[in-house]
Amino acid sequence: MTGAVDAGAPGDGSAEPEPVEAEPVSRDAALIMERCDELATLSSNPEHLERLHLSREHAAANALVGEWMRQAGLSTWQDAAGNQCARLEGSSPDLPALLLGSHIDTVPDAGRYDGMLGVLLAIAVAGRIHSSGRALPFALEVVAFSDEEGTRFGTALLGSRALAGAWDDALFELTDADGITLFEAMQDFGLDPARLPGAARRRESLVGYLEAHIEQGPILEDLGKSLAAVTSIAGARRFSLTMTGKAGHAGGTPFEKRRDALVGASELVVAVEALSREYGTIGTVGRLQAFPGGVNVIPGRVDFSLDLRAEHDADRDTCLRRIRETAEDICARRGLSFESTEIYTAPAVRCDPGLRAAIESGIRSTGDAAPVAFHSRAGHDGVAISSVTDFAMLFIRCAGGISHHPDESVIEADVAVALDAFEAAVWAVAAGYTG
Ligand code: HGY
Ligand code: MN
Ligand code: MN
Repeated sequence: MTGAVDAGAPGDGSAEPEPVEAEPVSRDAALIMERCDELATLSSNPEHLERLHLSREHAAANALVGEWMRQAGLSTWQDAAGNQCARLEGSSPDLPALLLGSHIDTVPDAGRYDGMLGVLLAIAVAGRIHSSGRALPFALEVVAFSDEEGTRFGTALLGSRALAGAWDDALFELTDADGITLFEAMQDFGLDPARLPGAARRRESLVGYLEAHIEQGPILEDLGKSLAAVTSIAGARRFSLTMTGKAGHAGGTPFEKRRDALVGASELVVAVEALSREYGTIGTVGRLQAFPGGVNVIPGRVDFSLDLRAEHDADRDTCLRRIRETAEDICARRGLSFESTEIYTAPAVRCDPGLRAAIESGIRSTGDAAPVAFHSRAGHDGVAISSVTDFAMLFIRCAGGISHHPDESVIEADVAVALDAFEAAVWAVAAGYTG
């Protein structure tokens, strides 16, 4: 080695310099990231994250989130629908509550921030407010909703629909992949379905609902921004579809004699994409199964799903009509039959302008002088909660807009700024609150 040797440079025999741990952007944000990682270990599948409504993993997640809620200084309970709830009293007892929250159930092979990040941000905000010693003019409640995705029973928002008092007893008959009804699953979870109405909140007991959630899209990343307010949430409709033809021998049956349900369904799947583009909607076939499923058997039946959503319900419903017409045309040409059962429907809902202004004020308080606001194509619990109180949402950038995938990710700096914005939004609601 030639030239002066720096003291401490490798190779001169002195100790390697200790790697300096990067200071966390914010202790609170670092804790939120750690807790997302911890919640991600509560999965029914050792290979990937999957946490279903009323499962053992859901019970464990409620217990863990409940412990974090208590550490933040809140009183906690699990409501009659299986939502994990917490409350921080305001300046006097029994005041109406501002709800903060999101969901802790997941899709199959999920990311660890969809829903969970919003619950943990809500707990952190409540903890900061509790520690501040400053009382709000209303109570603050945090809710970890039990079933936003609808993965287990097919229909969505079961936890938030119960809290909103928008329950339909027919839901108890929904069955999961093992034929277990929602009614039985509630009993197995230790809940009494007869007491479910007890989860419903009265409008006068609520000030509003604020939810922080990853964007699940690429807009914030394209804009180079961490946060956004939400203007509205897409109206969605979900269907179970069946196309039926006739099973047959894959070798002996000539094409002109076939009634191949899978080719028919495949034509419709491609048409869903084309018609969605044409009508400015978003249509997805997420699940498809061909029967009887032999590699040398022409499929006689195909069961598949349709998830169709749009900013405006009229566009969605026009597109749906065209999809149905296309299905009938395919069936007529191919000698097939088509059945469709609607399993979920929710109207597009607008965020409350006043609460949205509080969210935007929170974003401004973090130094973003020109907060952006846009429509959410993803569904959220606010769709159900909007039937009992006003709501608004804060979006947080996620890498590549990726979600419903294990590559879903956020950066700690965005979580830190989201936490500051979300807390400031609560104080902005308080500043404008007249009781
Ligand atoms: O489907 C949705 O948009 C939401 O992630 N449940
Ligand atoms: Mn989701
Ligand atoms: Mn979600």
